[in-house]
Amino acid sequence: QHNPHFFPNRTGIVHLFEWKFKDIARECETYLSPNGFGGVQVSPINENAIVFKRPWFERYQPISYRIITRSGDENDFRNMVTKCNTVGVRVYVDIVVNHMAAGNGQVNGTGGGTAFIPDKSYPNVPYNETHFHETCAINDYNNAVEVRNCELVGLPDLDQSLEYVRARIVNFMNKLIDFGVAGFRMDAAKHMWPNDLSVIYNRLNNLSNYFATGSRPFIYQEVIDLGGEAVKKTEYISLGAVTEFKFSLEISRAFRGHNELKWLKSWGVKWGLLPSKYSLVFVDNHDNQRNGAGGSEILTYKFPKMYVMAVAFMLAHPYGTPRIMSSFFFDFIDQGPPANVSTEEIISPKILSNGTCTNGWVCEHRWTEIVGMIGFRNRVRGEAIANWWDNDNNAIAFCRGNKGFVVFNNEPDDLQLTFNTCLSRGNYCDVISGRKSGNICTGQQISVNEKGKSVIRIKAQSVVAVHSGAKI
Ligand code: AAO
Repeated sequence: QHNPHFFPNRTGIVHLFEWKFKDIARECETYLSPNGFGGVQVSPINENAIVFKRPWFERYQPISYRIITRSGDENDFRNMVTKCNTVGVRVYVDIVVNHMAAGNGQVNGTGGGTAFIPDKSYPNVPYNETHFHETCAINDYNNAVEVRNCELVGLPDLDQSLEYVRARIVNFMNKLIDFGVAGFRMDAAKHMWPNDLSVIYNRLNNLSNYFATGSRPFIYQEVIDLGGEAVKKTEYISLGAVTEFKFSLEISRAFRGHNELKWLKSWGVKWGLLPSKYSLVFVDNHDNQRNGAGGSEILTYKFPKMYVMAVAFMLAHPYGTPRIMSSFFFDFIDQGPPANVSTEEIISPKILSNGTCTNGWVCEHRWTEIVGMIGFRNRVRGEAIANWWDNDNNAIAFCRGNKGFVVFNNEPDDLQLTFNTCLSRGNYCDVISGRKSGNICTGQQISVNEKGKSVIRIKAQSVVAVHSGAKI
């Protein structure tokens, strides 16, 4: 369960947060595939509670396992999975099975289903109160039993030790596997017992015929572990990958200037991060871009210069399996996705001629710098970091074998130096400021001499990246 099953020469999972399936299918075909992305993470797809003012988090309150949300229905979902696989882009589904929707009386679902809480009745699964733990709140994260057997933010807590509950979850996940998904984000995995998860994962089918025979689903488990609590991320790594929140916190601190970049020379397990093969990494996610784990340190689209450097470092460094956050603009942390005021239908992103998004969508994955670094990561795959350089402070540079070179300047002033790029003689396009278009660079051009040397000017708080796939 540790292999994302990317097609050859692809990398990166884009979290198209709150996108509709029809729009995801089109994005797979027109953008993610041509630009070398590996996969897409979709928001929870099963029927959820309709919450007043439609906050984004209503999708984390399941009503049933029927595929029907504001992103579309089962047919839309199947069509999207088929189209994305057909063009080489994998699909990973955000699975919410730790709990069901909260409420005080009848709760209505996005598919017309209902639930009756607090009697914990979800007739469209069906679940009744015998399928849940006793009502208790999670107050003490130093009590591992409480974290697993009590309610996360008041959400009725399913008992995954019961065969009946396991069967409902396995049936739901196997249905998605048979549609062609490549794996799952396990929401709130920290709040489920590893043994119960192990039983559930072992009952999952092998992946469909879009994959090599015998392929197992890629599982990445949301376990927030920044130290200091009873539940540890390492309890889950034998079952699948784990979301490494320490990566998100430390990389944000570094590029905010709260830690010198020179320390990134040892980036990886020496920083207390999980072994790379178990680590799902990201600069921000949908929770902590809204001040979740990692708090105010976390870099987001709201700090573009620092964010670009952090995402570029994530993609330039070989550590972990990277996930790119693709957001909608928000002012209030509960604010839902861009939607039609009267029908409450989610509005599709509109793609402008320059490739950026409008209609309230940020589309970080379409930023020149970020898509450029996906190309970099694909090109240098398997090449070790070489020739690390730093100025003993906030400017660093390194090669990836003899295929790529990247330099970061987080100093307050521009920098101009002669670097050993490890590249062969020639002219290269900087993939941060632009891209190779035919035989010209739309951004900065970098000239490398016969010794692999190049005089490069890097503006303050920016990055330059070149690779052998962008040679003109
Ligand atoms: C909503 C309302 C609630 C209401 C509830 C039920 O906000 O007031 O009670 O409905 O009516 C999302 C939203 C929730 C929302 C929920 C349901 O974020 O606000 O509740 O949908 O609609 C813990 C879990 C983690 C979870 C996170 C939010 O461990 O799994 O809380 N994330 C996932 C999803 C998330 C979703 C759910 C789970 C629920 O990604 O979007 O919630 O399906 C500490 C602990 C963490 C804990 C955090 C926050 O973190 O370690 O385990 O996450 O606190 O409770 C430092 C520390 C770090 C600490 C952090 C706090 O960084 O080092 O350890 O501070 O942020």
